[in-house]
Parts: sequence; C-alpha cells; structure tokens
Amino acid sequence: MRIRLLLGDEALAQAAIDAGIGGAFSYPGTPATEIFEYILDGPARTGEISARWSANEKVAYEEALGMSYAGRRALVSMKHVGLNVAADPFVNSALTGVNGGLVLAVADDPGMHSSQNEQDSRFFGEFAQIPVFEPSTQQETYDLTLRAFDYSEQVGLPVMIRLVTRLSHSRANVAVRPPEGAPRDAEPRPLPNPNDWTLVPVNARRRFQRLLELQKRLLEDSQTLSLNELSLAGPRGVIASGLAHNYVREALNGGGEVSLLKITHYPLPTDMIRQLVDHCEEILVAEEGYPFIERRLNGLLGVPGKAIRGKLTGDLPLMGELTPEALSHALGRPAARATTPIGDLAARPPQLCRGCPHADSFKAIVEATTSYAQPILFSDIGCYTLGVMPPYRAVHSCVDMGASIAMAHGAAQAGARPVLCTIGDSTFAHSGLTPLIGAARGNADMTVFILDNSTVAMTGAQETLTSGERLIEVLRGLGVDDDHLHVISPLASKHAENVELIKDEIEHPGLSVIIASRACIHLKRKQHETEPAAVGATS
Ligand SMILES: Cc1ncc(C[n+]2csc(CCOP(=O)(O)OP(=O)(O)O)c2C)c(N)n1
Ligand code: SF4
Repeated sequence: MRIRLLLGDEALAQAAIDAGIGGAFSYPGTPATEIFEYILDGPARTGEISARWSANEKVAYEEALGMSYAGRRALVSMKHVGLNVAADPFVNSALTGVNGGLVLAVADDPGMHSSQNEQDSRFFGEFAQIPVFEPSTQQETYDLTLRAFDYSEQVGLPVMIRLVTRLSHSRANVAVRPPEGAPRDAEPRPLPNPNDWTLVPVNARRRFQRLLELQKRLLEDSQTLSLNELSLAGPRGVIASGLAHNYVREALNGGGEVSLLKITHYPLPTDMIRQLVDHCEEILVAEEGYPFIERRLNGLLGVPGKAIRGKLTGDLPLMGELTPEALSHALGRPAARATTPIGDLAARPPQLCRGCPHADSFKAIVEATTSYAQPILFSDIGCYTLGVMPPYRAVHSCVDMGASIAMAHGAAQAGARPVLCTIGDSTFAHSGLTPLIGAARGNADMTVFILDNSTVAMTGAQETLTSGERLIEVLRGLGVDDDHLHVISPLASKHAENVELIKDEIEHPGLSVIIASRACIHLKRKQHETEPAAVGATS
C-alpha cells in the first residue's frame, strides 16, 4: 500500500484510475471540479485515460454511458445541480443498465458555499432505483469507489457516490492500492444486446421489470455487504450517514453507551434499522442534507413508542452543514471542541476582480439602459453574476444555467421592453444554445450579451468550448441575423462607442446578440505562469 495525502475528490479520482477506467467525463462545478482535474493533470496527460471537459453534465453522462456500452469502465462527476441537468440520461440508464462499470460521483453542497441551492442527491439515487454509496472519510471514498466499479458490473447498474463539500475539499492520508498493470489495456467487455439499450416501450417495459426485480437483491446487499455497520449498546440510538458519522464519533469521543447504525450504502438496510429501533427507546438521525433517512424512518405517522429525533424535530438544523458542536448538543454531550472565533472580521462581499472585462460590460449596459423606466436585465451563472452588486446592480435574475436567454424570451413574449440578458461563454455552450434557437426563430425583441472571457472563470479557469471565432460561427448557425450580431471590446477606452451600439440594438425591434470579448485577467495570469520558459532562458 502507498500512502497519499488526498482531497476527498482526489481520493475518488485516484480510485477510478486504479479501477481501470477508460475515460472520465465532467462539466466543472464546485465542489466536484477537482475529481476531473486530478485525472486531467494525471493519466489524461499521457493519453492513458481519455478526459475532456464536456459541454454540460447531460452530455458528460451520455458520453460516460457510451463508453460503458463500448465495454469500458467510465467515471462521470458533477456537482449536485449538475445532476438536474443530467437527470434524463441518468434515470434512463437504470433501465438500459451498464456494460463497463459506470460510477457517477455527485458532490452536494450543504450550506450553499458556491451553489444556488442545497439539494440532496440521495433522492435522485432512490428515484432512479440504483445503489448509492456515501463515504464518511477520504479513505472510504477511495475504497468505496473501487468497489463501486466492481459492483456496477455485478448488478448491471450505474452506482452513485455521494460526497459533500467538506469531504470533497479536505485532505487526509489515504492508503492506495499498488498499481497492478493497466487493466484498461485489457480487451473491452463484449457489446451488450442493443435491444436492452433501445428504450422503445416494448424494451423499456422489460428493462423496467428487470430494475424492479433487482431491488430485492440491492436491499439484501445493503444488509450483507458489510458497508453498513450496526453496533447495539445502550437504549439511546443514533443513525449516522456519510460525513455526519464523523461528527457523531467526535461528539461521543469514545464515551456514551450509544447504539450506532452507520449508513454508507443505500437502499436503506431495513432489517438493520428495525433491529436498532426494536433495541432503542430514542433514536437521533444525523445526516448531511435533507432529512432523507429521518423522514423514511418516521413515515407518515411516526414510530409508536419511540422518539425519533433529528432535523424534522429541530434537534439538528434543517438548513446548512452539520457541525460537531451541533451533534454534541443533540447528543447532550459536552461540546466536542471549543471553536475560537477568528475575531471581528468585517464582512467582505464578493466582487469582480479589478480590471475584469465583465465590469466594463456592465458599465456600458447600465448607461445604455438608464433612460428606460423599467429595463429587465436577466442574467445567468458565472463570475458575471456579481454584476448584481453595486455599483452595477445590473443582474435581476440568476436561476439556473442558460435560464437568462429563455427567461428573456418569455418576458419579450409578455410584451416587456427593453429586455436584455447577460450570459457567459461557457454557460452559453452549456445551456444557452437551445433557447437561442427559439428566440432567433421568432426574432424575439430582446438583446443578448454573451460575455466571452475565453474561459470558465468562476470554477477556476477551465477550457471553454465556444469562444472567439467559433462562437460567432455558432451564432450564425443558430440563425442570428448578421446585421444584429456584433462583437465589442469591453474596455474603458471603448465605453462611449459601446454604449451607442447597445442603445441602437435595444431600439431594434427584434433579436440582437452582442458578444463582449475580452479575456479574463485571471486566465491571462494563469497562462503566463504556465508558459514554458523561452528557449535559451537560464535559471
Ligand atoms: C448545472 C450547473 N453546473 C455547473 C455549475 C457551476 N458553474 C457555475 S458558473 C459556471 C460557468 C461559468 O463560466 P462562464 O459562463 O464562461 O462565466 P465566467 O465565470 O467565465 O464569467 C459553472 C461551471 C452550476 N452552477 N450549475
Ligand atoms: S476571475 Fe476573471 S472573469 Fe472572474 S471576476 Fe476575476 S477577472 Fe472577472
């Protein structure tokens, strides 16, 4: 065994490499980005494993599914809201099943450190009726991911690994398996029966029947594969899943005669839960995210004669992350450790970097729209969402990737005027292309700004798919009229001419698209740092 100091995300990626994946697929999103970047910076560099950012999570999932069909193992990773985008192929892949092992890594973000909501991906696992593994440590993340690939092939289903921010983004020593040759050099598995993967009703019914029949086995496995652990002691019980298990251990600190059921593997092990409930008078449920286990345990009417406590009873917070302190309090134990406040730091609202191209775009948009009583400025997700802050206040909405264009189209159809929207180049490739086709077809009375800074800045400057000349070609292909398709340089020196052009396009009673093209200054710095030293340079 080798010992490596790894983030939870990296432990997952290393296990996927060691499990012999043929490819990794992803679209950036905090806190999952580092899973893919670890592979990109590692075996993808030598071409051992294929890894290229996908246009969005749905595409990433489908690409992974295609690799699985072709008989190779595949990893697909994304943040929790990415799974909303990938939900269609994800749910249907439970019917097609898999050929090469397929593991979906989803990182949830309780506390919304960098997300627009804090949904819980375990619901998606249950909805699709597939197995879900939920590790509590970096070591478990590594071990469970290795197992997940084998298990996926054994049951013929995708397996979800659910992480949360604090596990994804903290480091610990991880014992990793010694390299055992290169399993990816082996022959791929033979192709599956195409009828199983062609979900026309006659096949889909048969495949759904298979999925339903598999549920019995999945339940038995969650009780017998030893990933879930039950230890019976005193009459007070705890059910703890994933990261919350660490907080419980820290709170108990070896003391307290508590009966404990650790959940790592779903579907929930009903027999183990029954044993715990029969044994205990009172049960505290500790889980990150929604009260997924607690709600199932209580059902509609509760468990007669037993006190079930958790998020629904207010013993633990319903919103945000759990903490060791919250668990200590709920367990009636002394605080696990004193948290020392850092001091009275002044609040520092996030803001665009100095010299950011988006700042000049917003300045021009604000000035061009001041004469209108009620301009509507839809926006999207990216660094430019910070245009919501003063002095710009030029963002009136941010809902989901690509929503700006579709919402602008809806508002234009309501007769509102002027309607403008701002969207980044990566968000445009992710989910802006499709709504723009409709807006172009209907020549909707709206002005779209594509803020092309040549990168996916918000998540750490990853590669973007539609930028520069390629973006212009794509826009023409979507049906945008050349007379109302413009490229501007968002620069202080061009401010006056940019304002005039924007005013003209607002007055045009149809669709206009303005590309504000200037590279993110952070990207430029990053490129400068990674540029190879000039030939002949000495150091
Ligand atoms: C469905 C979904 N996937 C991923 C993310 C994470 N994310 C937020 S903004 C963004 C892309 C931003 O890039 P771009 O649109 O080019 O704007 P920039 O940050 O470069 O200004 C990503 C990947 C998300 N919020 N939602
Ligand atoms: S990282 Fe780039 S795009 Fe984001 S605020 Fe800074 S300069 Fe602007």
